[in-house]
Amino acid sequence: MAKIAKPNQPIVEHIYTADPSAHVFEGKIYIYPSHDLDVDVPSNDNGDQYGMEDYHVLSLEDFQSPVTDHGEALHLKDVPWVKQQMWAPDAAYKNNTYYLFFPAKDKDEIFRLGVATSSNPAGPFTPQESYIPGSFSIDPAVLVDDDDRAYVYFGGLWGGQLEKWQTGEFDPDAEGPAGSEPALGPIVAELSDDMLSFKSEPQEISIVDEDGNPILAEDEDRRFFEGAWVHKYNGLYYLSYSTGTTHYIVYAVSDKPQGPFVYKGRILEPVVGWTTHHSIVQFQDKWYLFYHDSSLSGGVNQKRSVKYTEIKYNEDGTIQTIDPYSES
Ligand code: FUB
Repeated sequence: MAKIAKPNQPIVEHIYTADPSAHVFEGKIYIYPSHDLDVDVPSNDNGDQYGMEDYHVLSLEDFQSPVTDHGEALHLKDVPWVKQQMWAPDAAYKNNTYYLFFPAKDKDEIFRLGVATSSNPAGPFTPQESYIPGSFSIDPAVLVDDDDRAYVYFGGLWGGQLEKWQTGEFDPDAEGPAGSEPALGPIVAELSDDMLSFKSEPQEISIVDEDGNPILAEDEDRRFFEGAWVHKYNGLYYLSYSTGTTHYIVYAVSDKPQGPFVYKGRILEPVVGWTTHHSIVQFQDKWYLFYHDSSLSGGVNQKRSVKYTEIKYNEDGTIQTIDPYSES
């Protein structure tokens, strides 16, 4: 029988799930996670062990209700341009349609962003024939703003290939900036009204410290690595992301969707497992962090479980740091 999700516990245990993008659609919480598989591929910094092949959508009526797994919403074999590795997805609602955005490697093993559509938030989703023209790298997160303009944020270092695109073309040998140079930022592009293409050229987001100085590549406690998410709170844009090698979820704030964003602090301390990836959503009058860890699998990096916990803001709009293992 489906179980009720408790804070800081795996919300489902019958499958491994990761990279949760949570949204409130039709009054319920819908979660769009990666579906982790126990693939027999050695782990490396390229993330080859993350060999996911499909997506399942999960939903909750509220936090007192059981979690529903709506089954397979999209499979790799149904997406003509995809070769492998369906990584962290997101979903958005506009034009009376639900859109699933997902990264995957194309036939040349270059990460691209795809879109699939459905009339139902749980899918199944019908993919477009090809990836979004001009898209690259991983971890799309979509914000439909209050004025109905939609933005997709994306990018990830190392296996996410963001370093390879610094010239605007894919360079398989390109490396990231030197430690003393500004870190690479996530990318933002406004989406077309039909949500299927970029309306504007993708542009790099600048993340700066309180003095306006760019966060440097060597500042691994604060620099962007992957897993961007943008939510709005009191009219401001909060960009949160994983710092990768230091395993934090941190955030920066701007009064514009494209930034620049000013670094503010840490949201989540490191979890069990190498990756950390999250989303932030308001449900009724509270705010929640959805995240993952590898506790259920005993620390296996590619066998992760989605969890949630409440997040709290201070009076000045800053977010209180969460230690995921200090609460029950
Ligand atoms: O799940 C595969 C990758 O691991 C995601 O795309 C990253 O954000 C990291 O969580």
